[in-house]
Amino acid sequence: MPNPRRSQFPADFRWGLSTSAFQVEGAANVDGRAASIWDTFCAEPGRIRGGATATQACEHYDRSDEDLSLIKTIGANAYRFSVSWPRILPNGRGTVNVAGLDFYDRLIDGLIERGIDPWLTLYHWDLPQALQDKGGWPNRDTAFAFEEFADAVSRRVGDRVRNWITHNEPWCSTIKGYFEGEFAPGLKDLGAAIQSTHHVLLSHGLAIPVLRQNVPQALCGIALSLHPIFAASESEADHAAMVRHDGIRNRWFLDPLYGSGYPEDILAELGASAPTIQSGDIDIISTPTDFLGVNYYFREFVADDAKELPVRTRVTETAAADRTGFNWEVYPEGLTDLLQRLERDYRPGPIVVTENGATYPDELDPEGAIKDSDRVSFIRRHIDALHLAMKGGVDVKGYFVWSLLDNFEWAEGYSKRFGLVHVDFQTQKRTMKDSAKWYSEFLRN
Ligand code: IFM
Repeated sequence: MPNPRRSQFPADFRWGLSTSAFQVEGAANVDGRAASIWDTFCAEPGRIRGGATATQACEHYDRSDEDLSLIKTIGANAYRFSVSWPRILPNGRGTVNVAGLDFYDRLIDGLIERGIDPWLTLYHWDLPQALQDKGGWPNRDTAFAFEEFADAVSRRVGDRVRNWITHNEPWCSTIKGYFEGEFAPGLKDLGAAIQSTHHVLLSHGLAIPVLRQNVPQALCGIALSLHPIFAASESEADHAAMVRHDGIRNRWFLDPLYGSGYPEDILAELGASAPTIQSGDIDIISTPTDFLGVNYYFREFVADDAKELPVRTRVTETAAADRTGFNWEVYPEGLTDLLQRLERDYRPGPIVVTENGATYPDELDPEGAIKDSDRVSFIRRHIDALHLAMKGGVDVKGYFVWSLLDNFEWAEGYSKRFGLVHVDFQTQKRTMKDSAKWYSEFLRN
């Protein structure tokens, strides 16, 4: 078992923990917050496992002091959280809800008092329902509404927050939300989904100058969910499928961000579902950033399958035995490969691993401990993989575990626990798992 040591990493390396607003905050109906698309989605029968909602979630809105103290106890020097858009702009744009901003103001002060660096994500999927009612991400206006949201938040907290992430995992908020129907708003329209990817990227590029204007020292980036892609067999057809799948999963986002526009092979593949792009959009999308956020969980194997949209590929199962509770293969080598590939193909500048973690069926033992040795092994092996990439010359500046707390895992409700800290959703009691203790020891050594 690899045994990474903190001292192998640069002294200014950011060691963090991540959460997102909708997954932890609760307090859905207080202080002027309006509904997001996820509140609407949760209310629709059959969408979320067990009919769960996030109205309470981890009650982080009311328990943030306790949660920040947990981060301090663990010893992380950075906390990545997201801002709930419908708390700040209940109608999506227009009147700012000051009470909503007050919460983040307190949260950020609490972090700074504890010597923890705030890493703020603007969009982690909770679009105001008011904007979805006007068409949501397929509507170009939403990109400009996002620019206003970035302005409102950065004006208020830009004096204390240096690190800004515009979007978390655009793949999920667009393809899963507007095409696969698995995530809010639950639509199944490929054209709308692809148009959404374009508007999300456009909104990212529109927000950056606003952030730089309001926060002179700002460091801005976007967090993408990226996957090493492998062919399911040695056949030529599966090899071509691998290239196409990498095209839609990875290159579709990376190419326009790093200046070469959308990949031609995928545009051709999409045909009539290709996005409408206005002149100047690609320049906006490729506005230089200060870091690339990488969310890494697993690799994918794909086979050629003419029936499968968007790019005629089907994700296949492998025989790998080492899997998390989501049935995702544990493959730390993929992180090394991915980071090296990003450096080779895109030269994105500094990279931050903005999410990495695993769900397992954690059980409280009779002594009240959670012996999540699988998660400990997952995290230490990924830190080791990260270190290997750094030794190979990749400039990685930080690593954030997903997640600080067990929380609302989207369509899976509360059935998948990703936290280093266990949450009893009946009592809201927090208990550090063995993984939290391991991370803490790692950070203190
Ligand atoms: O919980 C999610 C998070 O919101 C985005 N990235 C993946 C995590 C685990 O599924």
